[in-house]
Amino acid sequence: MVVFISGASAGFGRAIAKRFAQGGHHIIANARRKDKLESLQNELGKACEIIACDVADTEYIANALRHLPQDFKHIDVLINNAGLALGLDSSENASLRDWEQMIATNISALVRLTHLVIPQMVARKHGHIINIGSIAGTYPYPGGNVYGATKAFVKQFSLNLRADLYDKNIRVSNIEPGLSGGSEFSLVRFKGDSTKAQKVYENTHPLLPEDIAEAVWWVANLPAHININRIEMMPTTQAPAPLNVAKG
Ligand code: 8X3
Repeated sequence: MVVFISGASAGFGRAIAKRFAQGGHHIIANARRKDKLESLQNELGKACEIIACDVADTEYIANALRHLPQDFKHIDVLINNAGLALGLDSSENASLRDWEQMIATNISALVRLTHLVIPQMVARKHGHIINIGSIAGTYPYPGGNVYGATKAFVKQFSLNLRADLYDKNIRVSNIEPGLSGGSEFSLVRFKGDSTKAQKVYENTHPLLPEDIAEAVWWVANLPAHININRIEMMPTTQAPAPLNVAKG
């Protein structure tokens, strides 16, 4: 299989790339950081092609795809992994720029990339789109405001794609992890403040990128007649919060 992974330079994306390469598949790794992609390519060898650009630059991606070796021409699995959270402030203090950036990456870029890849999957009557959502798309939490809302979009977009593609032999799955360590997620959320980022994982046992990679691998390798619509996964040490009631 040829597997396209966005956000492949680190964290979930890198672990997913490794898992699929280990399984003998061809990887197209996309991310902005060329040096990180090159180190992934060095590790994975001939099974890995890289496209170094912003995931939102679908024109660049489309052009790069046209120039890939024959073996990488048709994408069998699109893994929309690129995404980010920015800030954890209450809505009245949150930065509008952060909100717009999350919408641009988590929604607009994901939509554009998916729109680019669907026609070739439909033409070949074969494909699997795997989105990386989040439990934040289902469970609200303070400061999750626009981040959670973008992931709710991803969840519903995944289900609506199913409604269009179920009779075209194209599968769509949404993987929704909870608290996850071992990636740059919190460092990005807190704009490089490693003390704040580390605090998120202090004295707990979060999910790891390899755990998410294993779930993605599982849904992609099930017999062709099975579609996993959604997987909601949390570390054992996390649970949906109780409802809050403000008093006083
Ligand atoms: C990441 C999960 O709980 O930090 O999407 O929002 S959470």
